[in-house]
Amino acid sequence: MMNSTSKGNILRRRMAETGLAHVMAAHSPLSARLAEAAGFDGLWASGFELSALYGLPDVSLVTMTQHLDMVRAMIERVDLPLVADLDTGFGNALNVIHAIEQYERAGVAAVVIEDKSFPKVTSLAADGRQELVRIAEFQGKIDAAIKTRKDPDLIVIARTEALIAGLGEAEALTRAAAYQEAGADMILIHSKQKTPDEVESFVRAWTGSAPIVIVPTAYPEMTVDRVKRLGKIKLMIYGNHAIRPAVTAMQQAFATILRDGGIHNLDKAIVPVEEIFRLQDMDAVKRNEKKFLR
Ligand code: SPV
Ligand code: MG
Repeated sequence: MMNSTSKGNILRRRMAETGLAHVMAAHSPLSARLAEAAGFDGLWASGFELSALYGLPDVSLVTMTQHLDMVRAMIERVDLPLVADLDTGFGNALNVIHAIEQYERAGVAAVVIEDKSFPKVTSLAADGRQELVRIAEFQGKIDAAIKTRKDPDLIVIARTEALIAGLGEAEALTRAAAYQEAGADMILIHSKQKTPDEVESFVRAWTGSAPIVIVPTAYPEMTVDRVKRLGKIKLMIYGNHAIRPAVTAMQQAFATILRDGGIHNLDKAIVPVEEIFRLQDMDAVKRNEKKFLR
């Protein structure tokens, strides 16, 4: 049954209306709220960002439960549709079934499942050990996701890591076509090359009907103009652009305090405490105190 108010439906409509939706990484309700206020179309519940938040590498150490808890916490504090990074689906097709049940109930708009073996190694690490599962095995995972979702608008995105694993464009195209055949709504093609060439070549060669998703972290020259010229790409994920600016800001602030012998210089350069109050909805506390504390 179609559900015109589901988050999946909202994100589908956004892609149809704009031709390209912009989805910002988030690792906390606070970062999610900042992305929403900035005007992004959706949030990317990035496994990389959450791993980094725990001070851990993105190699399947953070559990599904930890990720799901954060997804729920973010969804409680924003209206934006959320694209959940399910990594490998946390195991085989049986784990995928469980994950889809849980994440759909949590209210996500979309899920991304990648064709690496569990435990995975983060994609952008130079010389990372990258092992892919068999095509048929991954088709089973996509099929399981499609058949488990209750809302047909929940977007199931199949992510191929063929280029990341160095297997070449032909393998990436074969896998993408097989995943579309298994029912995937969209194909995420990932690349760690420093220029957009590899992904542009894949997009030009792609003849499938499933729209493409990209995460241009490694190839920042892939501007929105360039993406639009290519066509076929309907979703752009800014993969780690919440955690990296946060780290830059904290590193600079901490160094400034120790260098200056106090917070006096830094104080002028950072948001006042009142801005944090605003982001926490302190106004609601005041309003409710007036109304209900008797
Ligand atoms: C993530 O943000 O967790 C991703 C994108 O999966 S990447 O880290 O580039 O693999
Ligand atoms: Mg990830």
